[in-house]
Amino acid sequence: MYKPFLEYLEKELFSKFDLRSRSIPAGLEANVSNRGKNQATIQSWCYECAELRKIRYTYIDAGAAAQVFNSVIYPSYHYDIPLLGIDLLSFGKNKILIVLDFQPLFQEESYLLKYIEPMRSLREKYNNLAQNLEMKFYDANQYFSKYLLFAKTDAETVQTTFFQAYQDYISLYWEMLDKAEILQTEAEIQKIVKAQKDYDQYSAERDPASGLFSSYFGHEWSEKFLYEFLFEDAVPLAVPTTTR
Ligand code: BLA
Repeated sequence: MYKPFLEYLEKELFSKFDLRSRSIPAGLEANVSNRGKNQATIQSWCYECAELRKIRYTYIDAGAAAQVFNSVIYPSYHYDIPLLGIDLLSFGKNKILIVLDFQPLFQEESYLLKYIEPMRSLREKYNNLAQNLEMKFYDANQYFSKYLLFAKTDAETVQTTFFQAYQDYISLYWEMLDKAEILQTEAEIQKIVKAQKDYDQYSAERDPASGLFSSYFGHEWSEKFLYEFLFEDAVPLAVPTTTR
């Protein structure tokens, strides 16, 4: 269901950047589950280039039971621009959820004005896809912007309006990256290193996908996938050795 979204992103990336493969820890690039009656496959891709230090995307295909396309693009530490976050989910017949955002590293007014305000006209254009849904896992005020697209929708809308919105947001993101100024001081750069690491820590701890991964691929694989690939700069919370 979301393959055209993966293909679009991939084409954009390969046409605009000089990508190198970035390694994915052994055993985490792909997996197949035969638990339950539906087969589920998960596959991930990871790249880097001068402007973007980590580009990762993952596709989960469990037939009609689940289709997921998830991606995060982390800019180089020399830029303070937001991360591009994409989470497109479909479960069964009737549950389709799409999330797309420029994920701000900071919530200061000046930062939001510079990097989130430019999204405003797109958000207005796609008002139907910004439904102010309540977040149960995440805090909407941390690492999300007020102009995110976040909607419960249907397959028809995904393929039409949302596909257009997706292309528009991605184009705006490239434009923002293109205009971004290179940070000059070590202090500025270290601030970004820390902010991106904090994002990984926060995201690994809250990720609502952990249960989904565990149910298909087991708890151990799921934890490795979260902490060694998706959010590799996060440190797992200490667990008493007796319960390991
Ligand atoms: C919600 N994301 C979800 C849910 C799942 C995933 C299973 C819960 C859906 C539900 O039952 O309501 C799935 N998340 C994944 C998968 C991966 C993942 C498969 O990280 C990794 C492969 N999530 C992101 C990114 C964004 C994001 C980059 O990973 C930013 C656009 C947003 N996902 C996001 C939000 C929700 C969500 C806002 C709703 C969570 C809430 O209610 O708090």
